[in-house]
Amino acid sequence: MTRFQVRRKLRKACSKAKYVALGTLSMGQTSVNRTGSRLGVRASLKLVGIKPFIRVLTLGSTTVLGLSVVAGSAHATTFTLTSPTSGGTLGNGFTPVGGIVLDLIGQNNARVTSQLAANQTFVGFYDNGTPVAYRGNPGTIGIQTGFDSSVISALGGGIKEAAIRFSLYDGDSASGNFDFNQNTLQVNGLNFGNWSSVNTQNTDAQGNAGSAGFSNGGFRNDTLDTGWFYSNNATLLTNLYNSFVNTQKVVYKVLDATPYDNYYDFTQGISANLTNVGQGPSVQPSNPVPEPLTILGSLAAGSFGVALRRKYNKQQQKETAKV
Ligand SMILES: [Ca+2]
Ligand SMILES: [Ca+2]
Ligand SMILES: [Ca+2]
Repeated sequence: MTRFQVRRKLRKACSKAKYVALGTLSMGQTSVNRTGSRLGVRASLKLVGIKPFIRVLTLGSTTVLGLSVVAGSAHATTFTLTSPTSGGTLGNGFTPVGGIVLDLIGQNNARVTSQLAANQTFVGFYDNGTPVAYRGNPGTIGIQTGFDSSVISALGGGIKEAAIRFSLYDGDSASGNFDFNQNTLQVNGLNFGNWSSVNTQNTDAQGNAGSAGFSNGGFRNDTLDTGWFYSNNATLLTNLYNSFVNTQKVVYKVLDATPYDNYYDFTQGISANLTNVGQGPSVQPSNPVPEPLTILGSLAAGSFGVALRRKYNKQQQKETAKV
């Protein structure tokens, strides 16, 4: 066999390997929605051209690893764990039900989240419940502290989107309930909307979807419901941002147009192991940490590369023997 023939055979092996690698990449991508485009991957592979495919494979596994980082967030997609902000799925450490979750997207797209534990909130009627200091109308539901200058400065000078998740048993604010269109959420004294306008989902004590489904508005009578308030109103969010700067905290209140008729217990119906879970405000990393499953996927992709390399080496030995 001439040197030219050997080269041609090698080239053939290379393009075959590239084809297989591309196929693997495409397969990896079908489960991913928001990633660098497939075109981008193909283009970068084209740049690699006909150079030894080991390099293609190296690029392949790097790309696969990059993709799986994004794919990791595709796991938990339930309603309660998915914020309506552009941040989407909550990171680790948030309970699927209970507490008050705050999700902020800064002007620079940085994400700041917090969860006030359910057992840190008001219990009772707002004229006789506890803590005593929380009574009144509006009455205080809970107070999230820790919005210090390091957290605030991470937001890039302002807030683009804000979402707040509540879980409440027997909220009585759905259509047909006595507090329908009577209750308003206040955050640092700012109006964040009508409790009856929030779509909620019934869950069990652990946060699994419950038989009562979605309310399409309000927190229902005798039902454990969880739902998200949301705003991207620039004026409201400028005022919210300024309130953080001035107070370093978030005070959640409920204003009732027909006060003192509704009993509140934000721990009711929620599993005891979830009611004490909370976390102070923190800046979320821009890339979610890959989950064990996707790490396995990347390892598999890596060993796929090793296998092909072995095959290539064998092929080369054979060619050399033939020469
Ligand atoms: Ca009630
Ligand atoms: Ca009721
Ligand atoms: Ca009322």
